[in-house]
Amino acid sequence: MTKETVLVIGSCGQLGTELVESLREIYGDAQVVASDIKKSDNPVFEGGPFEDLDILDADRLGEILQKYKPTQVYHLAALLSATAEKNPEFGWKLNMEGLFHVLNAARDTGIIKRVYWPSSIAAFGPNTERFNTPQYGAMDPTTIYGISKLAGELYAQYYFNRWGIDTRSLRYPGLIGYKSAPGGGTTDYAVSIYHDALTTEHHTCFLKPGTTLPMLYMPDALKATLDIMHAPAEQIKIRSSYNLAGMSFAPEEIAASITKEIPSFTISYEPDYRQAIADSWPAVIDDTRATEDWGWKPQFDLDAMTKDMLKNLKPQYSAEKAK
Ligand code: AKB
Repeated sequence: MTKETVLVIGSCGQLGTELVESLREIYGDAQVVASDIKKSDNPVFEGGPFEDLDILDADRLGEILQKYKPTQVYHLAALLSATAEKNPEFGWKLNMEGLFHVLNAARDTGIIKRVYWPSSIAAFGPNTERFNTPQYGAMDPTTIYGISKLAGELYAQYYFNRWGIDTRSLRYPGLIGYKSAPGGGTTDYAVSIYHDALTTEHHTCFLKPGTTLPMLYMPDALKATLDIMHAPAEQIKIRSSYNLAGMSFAPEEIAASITKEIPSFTISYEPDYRQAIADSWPAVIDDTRATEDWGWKPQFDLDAMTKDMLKNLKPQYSAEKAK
């Protein structure tokens, strides 16, 4: 059996940091190469190889591929929804050219055997069915991030159909975790709210009450990502991207869940430009195909996530206070 070597591109982001940790537990430290434009100071990156990589530099990607010969690539580098709206040209360039570099390298070098690339609920739009959003239906994204995700899904599928590249993808909802900070998403309030709960006990939300969005707790997101990458190829029947769901809630519901643990916690609302983005996205996703094809089943609901987030973040803030 070929020894697997894994390259994670964009490894210092919210998902990448945790994915590198999990992949190193599976494959061993030396077999998982982390890469990003700039190394973060998270200790996880001291445990194994790290390479500086701007994914817009195809030659540099080529050097890394020749050096490590990775059989699997997780390509996570992208501008998220809110950040990409501030610089749409660059958002498009990074999100699309980065993907082309990875897909072309898989096609042209023969080194990479399997590519993971995340899509998002942002690929849907205002004409999508908001509740029980089906796998196939209207897709008319309004953000540059969403447009790049929809185009990327079709490219991934095209490379599979045309050149047999084993592409796999999930449409992530908002991801919530305590080990690393999110960067530039519309769903990020659902992470900062927990930090605020443990510090000021108040959160000012940039979305208004009633804004229900699909969300997923990081342990479930990691499980889904590893499960789809480890499933036999014949079980992956969708090569654009799979709908994926965990839970759905509005800001007042996550606040109520926190209040069960911290009764003095309060929330207020100051919606900004991110409200329009959230309003264009689905509220509840139907992920039946992921369940049927490769056995997807999330474990965390809102209250279980709240308990776990607060339990894991608390020591971090207690240690800071003690300093
Ligand atoms: C964002 O808010 O941009 C991301 C996403 C849903 O893809 N978290």
